Amino acid sequence: MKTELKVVRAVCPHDCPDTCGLIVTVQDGKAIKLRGDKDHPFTDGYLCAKVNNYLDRVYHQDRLMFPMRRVGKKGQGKFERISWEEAIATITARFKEVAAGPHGPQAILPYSYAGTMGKLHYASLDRRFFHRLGASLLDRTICATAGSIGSDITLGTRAVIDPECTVHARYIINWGSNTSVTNIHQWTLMHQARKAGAKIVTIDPHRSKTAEKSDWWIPVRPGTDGALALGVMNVLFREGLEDADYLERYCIGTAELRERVRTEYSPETVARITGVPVADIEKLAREYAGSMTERGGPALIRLNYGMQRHGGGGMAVRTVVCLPAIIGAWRHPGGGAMLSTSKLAPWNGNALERPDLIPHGTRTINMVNLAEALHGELPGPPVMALYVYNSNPAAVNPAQSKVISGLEREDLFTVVHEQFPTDTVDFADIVLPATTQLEHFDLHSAYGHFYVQANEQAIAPLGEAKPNTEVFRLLAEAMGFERDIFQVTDEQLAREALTPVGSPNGYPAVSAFEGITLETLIANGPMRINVPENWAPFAKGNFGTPSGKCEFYSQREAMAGRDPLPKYVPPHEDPQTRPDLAVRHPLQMLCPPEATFLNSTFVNVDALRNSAKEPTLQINPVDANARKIAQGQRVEVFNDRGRFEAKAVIGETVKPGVVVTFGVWWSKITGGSNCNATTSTAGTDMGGGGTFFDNLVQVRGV
Ligand SMILES: Nc1nc2c(c(=O)[nH]1)N[C@H]1C(S)=C(S)[C@@H](COP(=O)(O)OP(=O)(O)OC[C@H]3O[C@@H](n4cnc5c(=O)[nH]c(N)nc54)[C@H](O)[C@@H]3O)O[C@H]1N2
Ligand SMILES: Nc1nc2c(c(=O)[nH]1)N[C@H]1C(S)=C(S)[C@@H](COP(=O)(O)OP(=O)(O)OC[C@H]3O[C@@H](n4cnc5c(=O)[nH]c(N)nc54)[C@H](O)[C@@H]3O)O[C@H]1N2
Ligand code: SF4
Ligand SMILES: [Mo]
Repeated sequence: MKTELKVVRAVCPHDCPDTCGLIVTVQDGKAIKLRGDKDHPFTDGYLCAKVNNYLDRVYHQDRLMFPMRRVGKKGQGKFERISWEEAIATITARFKEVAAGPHGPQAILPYSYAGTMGKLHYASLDRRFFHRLGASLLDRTICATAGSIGSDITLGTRAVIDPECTVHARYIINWGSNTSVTNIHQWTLMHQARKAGAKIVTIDPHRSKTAEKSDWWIPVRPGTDGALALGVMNVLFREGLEDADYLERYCIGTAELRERVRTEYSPETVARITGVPVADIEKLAREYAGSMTERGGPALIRLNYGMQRHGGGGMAVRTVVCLPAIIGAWRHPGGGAMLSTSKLAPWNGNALERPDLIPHGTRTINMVNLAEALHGELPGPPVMALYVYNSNPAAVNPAQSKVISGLEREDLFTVVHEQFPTDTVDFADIVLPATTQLEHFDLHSAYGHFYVQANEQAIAPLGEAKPNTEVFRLLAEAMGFERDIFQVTDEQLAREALTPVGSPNGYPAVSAFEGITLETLIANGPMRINVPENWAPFAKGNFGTPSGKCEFYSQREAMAGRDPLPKYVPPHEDPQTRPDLAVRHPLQMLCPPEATFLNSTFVNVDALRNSAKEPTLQINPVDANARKIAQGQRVEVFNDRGRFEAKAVIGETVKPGVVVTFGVWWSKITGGSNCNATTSTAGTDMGGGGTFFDNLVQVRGV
């Protein structure tokens, strides 16, 4: 028999800044090998352990293969097979019924996040469909809104450098960033810089894998990064370490900022708030400012999500991104601060999503508040129908117990479009099978580098699985929606995504996509967006703010009745500011992702779950002894919102008063709940983001 072998260029779809290039070998219609693309300039042919196991995921025995209808009780996960025709007819009949009912179409809520980051399957026909239907809008805040807004106040955009310039940096601070785990190719570049003389510092309450490998770990008290940054500024100004010329030319509000940190944020005050000793605050400021003269290269702050998942997360980011301007680090390629490159690729989101179809006055529900939404506690109509795709809210959302009791409502109609029987699938009335990245086409840019790429379809969909766009074509047709808007192919959608638009903030240039077309992407593989080599975005000011300067003092904030200057905003749940809460639940719990999972994805791939083993809780010996907890003992972690169990790992990886567990496990694997049973739906100060790490708990042996 003749065998047919082909090699296909694909892209890792996961919510990860690296967006790796993949090479898939397909034999007789079956993917037999998947490896990193050596021709990808940034991701360079190597992948993380998770995606090295991607074929195990694609061909996993638990893949959902056909549509199903619930036959058991909600939560039991008992289903029977139905046809696609029946599934689509059932969903659209119910949507029509809800839309025509007393609460109107806003009683329907789409719920999605970043199961795939592809432009077409993340947000295109799905958005058009729910806009046209008049469903409630979903504010997708769970991850990145606090920092985006915080950064925008100071810089007028997200803090960004060309990640490839990291090699030029000589003083690198991982600030709330577990870079060696969550952004592995960026870590490689940091390592190269270190070989050339860079010092690597990590600011994290937890001795993370990154902290372990750094030259200096600074354990900060959770949620106090803003104060630490203000303390560093105090020292910079006090000791004359600022770049007066840069401040004069390119910044606004230096005098006001200088006065605020002089009077309110002395190193002594900041040491009390942050738990970082005065001498360390001073040393950090001096080393940071001395990078150029003493080490021959600029300082770079890689700030990430750790500091954002707290009540004051937005303000913390706003404050930290002031630092590079104060020492003039932005002057040099590789100097400055790096949060995300996601705004640089000028995709035509309006063409894809058609916000013009949204009926005037449609309400918006913050995804972090799904628990409240499902219990009718938000303004506006109750949620009577929920359509989940690209997400696993029963596991990843805060206030898990309340989310689940909401999903259990008998009068709620729930559809889940998924690849696997996740925790959320167990609550579905109708389950739809989704394709994986090898089974559909998509387009990708990255939030951690400058390359854009097409993901070519490698294999036919398994079973009866369908991609997101196809399902919305079917739903739209059954609803009788305009064919010219909905019956468009993925190829047409891709062309629309690539039609030119002005980039947000007009920066960098609209021309970032010049020369990038569907044809060139398919012919060339990964293509760098049109940003010059060694780009230093703010070397000569050019900030995206209304003044075009780095705004320490923000007139926009002043006009909105908020503080025009950076200040320290404490966490919602902090033993220092809320001793009343700490009486019963004295420990601050962080719950960042497990290295071998991608949020709750991959939990069901045996090799990866076995390497993570089980949920653990890192606890300081002082706190363990006070609770008579022994090494390796099972513990219960709890507060008034819920409880979960983990294995105690006692050590100096955390300071007294802080505990760390890793997420995000499927509750059905860990006995009915995970760490999100204890997390809260209180939003961040800016953007209503998730505050997963702002969470007081108590621990006891079981
Ligand atoms: N392997 C793997 N990689 C991933 C993911 C994954 O699940 N697994 N998830 C992806 C996604 S969606 C995201 S958003 C990113 C997240 O990327 P990162 O932000 O790097 O990841 P986190 O581990 O959430 O948080 C970083 C660090 O912040 C610390 N931290 C917590 N609170 C504070 C604080 O108050 N101050 C400071 N300074 N540090 C604090 C945590 O201990 C943690 O070590 O990673 C992406 N990459
Ligand atoms: N405790 C705790 N909770 C957290 C976090 C934390 O650090 N700690 N991190 C938070 C963060 S940063 C984030 S970004 C969120 C992430 O939350 P989610 O975006 O919900 O992420 P995942 O858990 O990876 O779930 C994505 C699901 O989408 C499915 N999927 C993948 N591709 C497709 C597709 O093409 N079509 C369809 N229909 N489905 C698909 C996958 O099978 C998977 O089950 O979690 C948040 N929750
Ligand atoms: S999850 Fe991240 S590091 Fe792993 S292959 Fe995908 S993009 Fe690369
Ligand atoms: Mo995220």
